[in-house]
Amino acid sequence: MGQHSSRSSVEALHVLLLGLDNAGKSTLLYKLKHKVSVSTVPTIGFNVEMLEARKNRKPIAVTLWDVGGQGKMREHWQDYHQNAAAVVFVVDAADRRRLEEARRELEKTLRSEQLRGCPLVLLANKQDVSGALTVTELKDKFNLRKVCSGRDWFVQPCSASTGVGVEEAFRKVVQMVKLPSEAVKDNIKEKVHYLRSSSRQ
Ligand code: G3D
Ligand code: MG
Repeated sequence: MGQHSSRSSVEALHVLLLGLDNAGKSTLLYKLKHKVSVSTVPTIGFNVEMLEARKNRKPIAVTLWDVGGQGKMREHWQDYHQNAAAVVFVVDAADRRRLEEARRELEKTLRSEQLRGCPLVLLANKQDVSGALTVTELKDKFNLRKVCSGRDWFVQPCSASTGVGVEEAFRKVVQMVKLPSEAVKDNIKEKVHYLRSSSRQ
């Protein structure tokens, strides 16, 4: 599944949900999937959910991987990087004490060779908490224009517990991912372009 581009087939995509522990990843995942807030427990291992969406009128199946954010799990993040169509990095925008730690983790994630060019949606979560950093503040603090050069990126304010901004974030992800069939088409286009230009020489 996923590799075929016949009209009826569903394309499958993997999206990584990353961020420090306590950022709100699991809350976000349940909110997206079930539209409810559940009380979460720190994730050991991972949570995974599949969501259906449409892109260019085609049905797509988006699998969201919420890999545990606790220290000892972070070293496993890399195992999940392969084949990711996008990264959703969740930040607790109300926790200023851990901003620097979150920034470092984001930079580390983006340095991964397997995630080169992979689109990023950064969530400025916990906007319902007073004093939470705004999108503009977060962009500045994380120096996003610089660290995200070479990829599509977007910052979405949200509250995973109230649900505000959550669906917008998912829509943005769907908009930014490249379907496997589109990637194949791009590849073919590049090859044709290359062959044409080299045959002219
Ligand atoms: P994680 O999966 O990234 O580790 P969780 O984080 O989803 O488990 O959330 C960690 C805590 O933050 C939870 O609180 C959760 O309810 C809370 N949380 C998540 N998103 C929001 C939000 O948008 N606003 C507020 N105010 N809280 C949020 P507890 O108290 O259960 O540990
Ligand atoms: Mg969790």
